[in-house]
Amino acid sequence: MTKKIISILIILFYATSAQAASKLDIVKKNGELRVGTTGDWDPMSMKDPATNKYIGFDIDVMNELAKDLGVKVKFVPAEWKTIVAGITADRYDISTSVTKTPKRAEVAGFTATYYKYGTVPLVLKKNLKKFPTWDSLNNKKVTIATTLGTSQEEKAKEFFPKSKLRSIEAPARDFQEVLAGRADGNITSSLEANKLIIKYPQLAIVPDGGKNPAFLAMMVPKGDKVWNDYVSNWIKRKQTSGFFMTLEAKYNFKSL
Ligand code: KH2
Repeated sequence: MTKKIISILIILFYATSAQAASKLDIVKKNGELRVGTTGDWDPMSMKDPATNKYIGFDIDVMNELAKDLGVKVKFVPAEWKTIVAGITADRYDISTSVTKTPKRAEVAGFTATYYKYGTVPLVLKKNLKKFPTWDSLNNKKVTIATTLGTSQEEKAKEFFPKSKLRSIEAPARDFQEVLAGRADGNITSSLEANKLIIKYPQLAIVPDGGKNPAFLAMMVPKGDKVWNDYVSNWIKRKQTSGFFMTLEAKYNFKSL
């Protein structure tokens, strides 16, 4: 009996140690944290045209994570349409934040959430009477633009099943379609929408917004529990220490 238990324990020991090494060990061994980021999301990840360096809320987060891990950080350029593929193809160990969506969750892991935002539609101000509510945009005569590969592209299918949907490839943007009259509306985060209506006064936010809060998290390889737990616990620790609050103040960017 005891012999049997011992042999089971030996088998279990070898089975566990044969598992693929966690990113946590690999990152530490390589002395480098590879971070996938798009550099086009104000204020999360932006490429400074003057220096070609990445700046932003999430860039500060990743610099801090690398510092606490005792490794260097390397930002790997990514695009919205392939940001998930970069994780599955091991082009980077982690991504800067993305919206948690069911489609992405099928193939990638999400860390703990550290940011929440609302989604709102934008239309031309002169069309607000025609489109006073979200429901008025759900119509087969209406065209809604989103950016290819983003959570908004997924959300538009859910919010506006009757409308014509148009995916725009970055660096071109969905709201430009609205400005140019090629789409009636687009959907974006409430934060971006509030900045856009100042920059482009011809745009307006369709009310009854703040619908469907979205949750931001970093992506890590699916199934690497050790790495995901490590980063998620790090996030929780940094939330308690006030690190994220300081960043929100620095970027004037408040979580819901
Ligand atoms: S999401 C990020 O994770 N956005 O929600 C989308 O897909 C960010 C709107 C286009 C600017 C370029 C920022 C995509």
